[in-house]
Amino acid sequence: MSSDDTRKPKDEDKNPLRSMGSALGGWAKRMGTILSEVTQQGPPEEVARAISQARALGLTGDYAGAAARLREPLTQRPGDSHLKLALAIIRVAQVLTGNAHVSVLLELAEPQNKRGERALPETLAEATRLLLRDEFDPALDQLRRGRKLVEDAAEPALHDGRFLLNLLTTLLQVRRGRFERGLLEFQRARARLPEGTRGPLRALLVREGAQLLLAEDHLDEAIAWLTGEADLGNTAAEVDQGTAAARAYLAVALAAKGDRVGAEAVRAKIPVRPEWEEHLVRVHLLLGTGAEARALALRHLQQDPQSPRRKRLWALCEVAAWPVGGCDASPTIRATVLDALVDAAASAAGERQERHLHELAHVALRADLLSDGTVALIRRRLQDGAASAPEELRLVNARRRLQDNDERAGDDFLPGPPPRFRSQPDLGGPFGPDEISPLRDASQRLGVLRGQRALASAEFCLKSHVSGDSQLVNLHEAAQEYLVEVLTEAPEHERARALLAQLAQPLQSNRLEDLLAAATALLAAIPSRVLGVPISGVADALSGVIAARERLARPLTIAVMGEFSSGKSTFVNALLGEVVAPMGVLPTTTTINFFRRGPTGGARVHYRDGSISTVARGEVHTFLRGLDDVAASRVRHMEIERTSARMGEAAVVDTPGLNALDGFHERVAREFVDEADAIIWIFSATRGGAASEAGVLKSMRADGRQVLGVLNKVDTLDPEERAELTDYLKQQFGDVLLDIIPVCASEALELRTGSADPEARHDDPFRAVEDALEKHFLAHARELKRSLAARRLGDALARTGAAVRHAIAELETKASQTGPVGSDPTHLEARLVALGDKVYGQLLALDDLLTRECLALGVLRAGAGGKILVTEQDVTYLTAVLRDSILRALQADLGELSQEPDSDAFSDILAARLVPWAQGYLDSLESSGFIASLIHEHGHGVAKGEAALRERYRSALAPVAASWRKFIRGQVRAIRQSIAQMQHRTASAPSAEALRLRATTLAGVDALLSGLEQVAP
Ligand SMILES: Nc1nc2c(ncn2[C@@H]2O[C@H](COP(=O)(O)OP(=O)(O)OP(=O)(O)O)[C@@H](O)[C@H]2O)c(=O)[nH]1
Ligand SMILES: [Mg+2]
Repeated sequence: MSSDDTRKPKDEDKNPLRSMGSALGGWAKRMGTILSEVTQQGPPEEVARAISQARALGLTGDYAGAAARLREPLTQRPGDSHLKLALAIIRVAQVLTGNAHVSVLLELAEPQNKRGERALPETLAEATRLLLRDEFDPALDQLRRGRKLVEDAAEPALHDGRFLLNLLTTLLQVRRGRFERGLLEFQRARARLPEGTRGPLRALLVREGAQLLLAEDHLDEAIAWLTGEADLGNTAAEVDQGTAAARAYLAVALAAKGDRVGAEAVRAKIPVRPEWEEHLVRVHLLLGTGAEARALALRHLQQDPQSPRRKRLWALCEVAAWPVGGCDASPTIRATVLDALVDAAASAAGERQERHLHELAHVALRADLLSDGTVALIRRRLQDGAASAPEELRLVNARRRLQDNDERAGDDFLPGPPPRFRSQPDLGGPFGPDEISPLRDASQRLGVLRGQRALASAEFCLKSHVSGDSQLVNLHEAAQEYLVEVLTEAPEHERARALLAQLAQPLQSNRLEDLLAAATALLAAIPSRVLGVPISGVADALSGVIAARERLARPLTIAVMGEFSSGKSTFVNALLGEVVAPMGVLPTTTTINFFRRGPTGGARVHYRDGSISTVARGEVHTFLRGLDDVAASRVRHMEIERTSARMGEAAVVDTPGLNALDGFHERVAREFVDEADAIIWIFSATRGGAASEAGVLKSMRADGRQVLGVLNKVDTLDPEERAELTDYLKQQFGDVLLDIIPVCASEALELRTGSADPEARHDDPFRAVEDALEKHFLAHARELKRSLAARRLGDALARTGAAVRHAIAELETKASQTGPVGSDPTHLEARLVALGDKVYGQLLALDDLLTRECLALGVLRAGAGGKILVTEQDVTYLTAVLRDSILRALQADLGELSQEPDSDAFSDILAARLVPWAQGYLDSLESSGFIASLIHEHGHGVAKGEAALRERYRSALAPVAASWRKFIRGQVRAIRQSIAQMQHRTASAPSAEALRLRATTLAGVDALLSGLEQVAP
């Protein structure tokens, strides 16, 4: 029974039709019997002669001569079934090969018996007529009937009829796009091509068969068969049609297989004729000689600009020139290419149209052009069942919906977080209508799929209206991730680049507070490492920005600094008008002491480990004096409340002296500089040398710190020396210091704390200091703080920018250095063949294991007349033993393979494909009861001895072993493509990441920096 009958429409289940069907079947049987009776009698000799001469003429393609040869005997015997069949065969061949108008079949197609039923000649003619009118279903009915008629006939004269039935069915199945069934019929037709056929009929078979094999991706079969038909040894200038066709298609098949040398050798033997021009384009296209293919394809198209086939060929040559996964063509070219593919798809039917639509969707996605024509055609297909449609079609639909703000846009996405496109498992090809389809390149196809899934997901994330800022940010981040995925697949993808750049747009503001907030978010999102490349120093920059934000909100912080024992603490006390800071002759201050205005006068100790403790008012001095260096080193700073109103809200900070005998003090003080908004530097009049202070002061100024100089202990100098020293310091540090004010801190303190003579209080010696502080610091505390914060932000951004640029450079170097990932593809084939043979041998060798186990289990008794006593447990055990042994052998083989030099990528990919396949294969062996039937069917061999048993098992295992070998050998292309894809990804991932860093992070940093320049002071 043919496969057609098994899939007849369900109408057959209705009773009246079914009975009609069986009546027809019965009739057909009768006809068969009649025919065979007739043929057994054999035709009269003159008829037989006429038929055989006509047949001989027909085989060479002289159909007119053949028909003429039959005319005379037919006029004498108009009802002769042999003559009629012979004529019908000639006419059908004549019409099929385009050598006669279809009307010549009309006279033959008339029903001949009273019930309107047709015999074989009429059936053949009618089927042909219907086929050429694209009436597929009625044509199929005729063909089915014809097959019934020849079913039982053994007569060789019917051989040609059978061949034609197969050929007609092939053509029909191909035209309605049932490639697999077409292939089956073609293989039958090929086997039945009448011996000695030359001329147009063979050419037709070669042409149709070759196209079908190419469409179905049976390249090896095509090459083997066409090589036989191509008569390559024949060097004559002219060859017949069939041979020329075989050469043209052989060149194409070899090119599709990647055999450049073979394809070019055969191409040279194709006759130079317009008819083979298309094949030359295909060969060029497949071999990657794009420029030639494009020029040829254009010329080919110009000769018949309306032909959908030529348009598609031209379009695919254009597509082949596009960069991986994307498109760099002009908008006009993109639109024309898509129009061409839309035409090609619209003019195809059935499965063929499905494959064209798949190709159209793939190209439309790559071109990033979801034109109305494309979308309309694709949506029509999706309406017939979106679930079974190729994923690319759903992607086109979903992306177009997003573009149109269609509310159903979410249908194709799995809800988050983050939402992503619903992908589909890959069911295996062949994909695309034929060998030149871009879908045939699996890595290209899968790359575009992955890229487009990510792009659709990114677009969806960006379109999703989600309330709440944090979610929005997450969606933006997800979109960014998706876009990087797109760029990993297609590094030049325009839309992904544009969207990424759009995402990186920082908020439009030149308020310092906004810039600080944006910078915090930007820096926080930078990873410390991208694809193994570190981005260092960003964490520090981030904490710098965070601190700058905090400090901007706090009151002005004025730090009092200077060398040890210069009188800093005394000065602080005098300034605040109360003795809050301990003073002493020896280095006294060991911690950073913040004096802030507060009600209690107590203190808080901030430790470096983050803990805080409190000290009551009366115990602050005792606490501070009791700190030894070890205890002090645990303290980050002290926060001490002062109750007096002097200095307003500003925090005054007393610091340990620089240049102390103990280096630790100096380190603590220097670390602190960064936190101060303004600095008062205390020089001591009792110490001459100021050289050591120069460096520190200069660096403070460079950091943008305002420094006010105070010359303390002037009471130890006479007025002349005082003026001299002041002048000297002004001269030394004039460019660094805002001013230098001579004071006597101890005296001022005495005066202000009331222990001095009340008379003297009227003339406060600190007035000058307070005036200077007001003038330089307090009057524009806000500007001071803001310019410092801006400077700190700028610093952090500059450092980040440098780190990111460095990482980008490293990523780009990494991308450019990525070489091939092992596995020279030329050795691949040889290795796979060797592995296949090895596995084949190992599977055959299981005969021994099976024999031994069977005997040991006692399920077969040697010499006991072949009695079989196998139980279910035995079978389970044997199955497990065999499975284990096969998988272990396979594991060992793969392990050995991975030891070979230069095979890491290859053996990994192979293992990933082979192991699941092997497991599935073993599962199906198990569930089909293979072992049990093996024992039952072949176990009797034991009667002839152990060797005979082993032999029988061995031959029973042979087909299994052969299919394993075939599977392994068949992996060449898949592995080659996987390797190519891996190489592509390893090279493009770093450049995609570099691009992301450039487009988002670096662009963000630069935008913030330029925003900073415009910040209002
Ligand atoms: N003659 C004189 N001595 C002063 C003056 N100011 C402070 N001193 C003395 O200088 C010594 C050091 O004073 P501090 O205020 O503790 O000095 P400091 O700079 O805080 O010292 P460290 O914290 O140890 O770095 C003390 O003995 C003070 O009495 C002043 O104006 N004139
Ligand atoms: Mg001190």
